[in-house]
Amino acid sequence: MNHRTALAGVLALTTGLTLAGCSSSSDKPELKVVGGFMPQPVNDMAAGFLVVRNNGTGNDRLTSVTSPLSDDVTIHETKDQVMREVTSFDVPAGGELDLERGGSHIMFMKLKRQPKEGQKVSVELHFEKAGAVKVDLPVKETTHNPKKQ
Ligand SMILES: [Cu+2]
Repeated sequence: MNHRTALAGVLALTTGLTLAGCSSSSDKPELKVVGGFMPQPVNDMAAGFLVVRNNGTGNDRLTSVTSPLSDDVTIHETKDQVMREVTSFDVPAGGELDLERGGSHIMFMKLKRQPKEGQKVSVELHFEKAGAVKVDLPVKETTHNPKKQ
């Protein structure tokens, strides 16, 4: 390989990388968390519900949740009334992720304390691209279901 060919190769590579960098930085998720709540737990387990809106141009994914309330927080989907743990939830560009009663939810096990209605539970949502987003979930009555109001 002569020098000229090698240089052309390097230039092509560099240009390609620059273009890829530009297009990925414009595909940004823009997340907003709304309507979060936790029904007052009746034992040492609790569920959390919320909606994540993505007004950006890039897809994102919720990959984990952490909270001072529990060291065992997972994300679950419900199918045929059976819940099971998943590794992530999609938050599509221009769409939303709905964690609602009877469906997908955040699961808190082995609670360190039992929060009461009127209190707040802080959680940190971890997204693949947007990083960590902190939200406070107000504790509502055990049967609270905003969709039924
Ligand atoms: Cu669950």
